[in-house]
This record gives sequence, C-alpha cells and structure tokens, in this order.
Amino acid sequence: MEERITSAIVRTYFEKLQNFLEVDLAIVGAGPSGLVAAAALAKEGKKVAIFERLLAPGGGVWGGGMLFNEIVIQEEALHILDDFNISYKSAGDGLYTADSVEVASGLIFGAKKAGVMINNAVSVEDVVCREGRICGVVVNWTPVERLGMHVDPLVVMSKAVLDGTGHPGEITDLATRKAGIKIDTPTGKIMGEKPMWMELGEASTVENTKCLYPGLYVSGMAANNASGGFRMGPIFGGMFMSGRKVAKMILEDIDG
Ligand code: 48F
Repeated sequence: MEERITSAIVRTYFEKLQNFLEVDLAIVGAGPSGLVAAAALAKEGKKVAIFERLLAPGGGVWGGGMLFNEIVIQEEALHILDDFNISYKSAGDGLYTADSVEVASGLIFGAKKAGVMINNAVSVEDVVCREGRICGVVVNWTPVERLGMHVDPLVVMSKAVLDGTGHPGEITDLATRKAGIKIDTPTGKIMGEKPMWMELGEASTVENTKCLYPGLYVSGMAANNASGGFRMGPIFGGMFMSGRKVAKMILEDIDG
C-alpha cells in the first residue's frame, strides 16, 4: 500500500510538471489579480502556470481587513465574482462585501478548474531575458530559499511573465536590477507605491496594469508599485479588474 501511494503521487506529479515546462504565461504570485488573470487565459485555451511562494495560494485575500475576514468590492467588479460563482452582499452606496475565505478559495478553485497549474511553495528567484524580451522564470522550492540552501534552481520558459507579486513587485525589481532593463513608467524605473488613498488606488491599479517591457506584464499592487500608484487596503475590485485587463493584453500579445 505505502509503495503504491508514493508511486501514484510521484507519477502524477511529474506528468503534470512535464506538461508545464514551457507555457504561454508564467504568473508569479497567486494573489487575486494573478488568479483572475490565470483563469481568464486558461479559459482561452492558454497554458498557464502560477508560482506561489507560500503553501496557500490566495495572497492578501484571506485576512480581509485586519483579520476581520470580509472584503469590500465595488459594483463594477461584481461580474468577475459571478464568473467564479462567489457570493456577495450589498453594503449600500454601490459597495458589496464578500467572505474572504470564500473569495480566496473560489478564485483558487476557479483557476484550477480552468486548467491552470498552481505551483505552491515555489518561489521565483530570477527571470530569463533574451533578445530584448522576458521569456522565462527561474524557480526553486520556498524551503530551499528560506533555509538559504545552496541548491541550483530550474527554469520554466514562457511567452510572457506576469508580475503579480503584490506590494513588493519582486519580479519587476529583479528584472530591472538583474537584466538591467528600462521599463514603461514615467521615469523608466520602479517609482514605488504611494500611501493609502482608496479611491485613487483602485483606479490606479487598473490604469497601471500594463506591459512594462516586452514579455513582462504587471498586475495588482505590483502595478502600483511600478508606476507609483496609491495603496487601498481591503477593497478588491481593482485587483480583479486588473487581472482581467492584463489577461486581455497578454492574449492579444501572444496571439498576435
Ligand atoms: O499581494 P497579493 O494578494 O497580490 P495582488 O493580486 O493583490 C493585492 C491584495 O491582496 C492586497 C491589496 C488589495 O487592496 O492591496 O494587498 O496584487 O499576492 C501576491 C502573492 O505573490 C506571492 C506572495 O506570497 C503572495 O501570495 N509572491 C511574492 N513574491 C513571490 C511570490 C515570488 N518571488 N515567487 C513566488 N510568489
């Protein structure tokens, strides 16, 4: 019995991995913007892999506002929750609330069912940049990263890479530092996130969602970090809309 259980896991895991070594889109970070983007592209038949540093995908959704496990969504983004079959309630004035555990698990389940490969406990530590295009991610197990073990990483090649790493914008930071690229922001560099301003932050998240460099896209808070947008706390419509926007842009890019 023991041997059969181990064999079943090893066989199916490596079959899955083998199929996702070269993908259409590699997404770094399984937060709300990354998960929404992943599901949208997978539904279009694209091969999408997400790499999430933590054991549990879902990013900043789980904790709601200050661990009160509810989040707020504005009316214009509700259609995205509908697509994931996630429920919500009116809170008046065009705002709605949803249970953060249902939102996080619903987005993960939706992305998975759409065909996305979600690699949890895997960190992206570098990008591949060739002939003026970002075209892959360098990955290693998070425990290896955390313990500082001297273990070489592996690489997943992709037509595009999405930085969905949230506030730190890690992939844009890596790409600008290590590949030395100039990105599409007013300064050509990372401008850094601005302080809390919910209304402007929501709008700027979507506005700042873009292609920063051939093959390198940015969504969610990483987009605000790159272009100097405001933070906004536990309102999430902008994150969902950012995921949808970036998926459309990437689809046009890789199909065109
Ligand atoms: O931060 P996060 O939820 O990304 P997001 O889609 O959403 C932001 C909101 O949650 C919230 C907010 C809403 O108002 O402001 O902050 O922009 O999820 C980012 C995920 O990326 C993972 C990290 O663990 C988190 O789950 N991550 C970050 N760096 C790496 C990474 C990395 N180098 N490799 C793999 N995963």
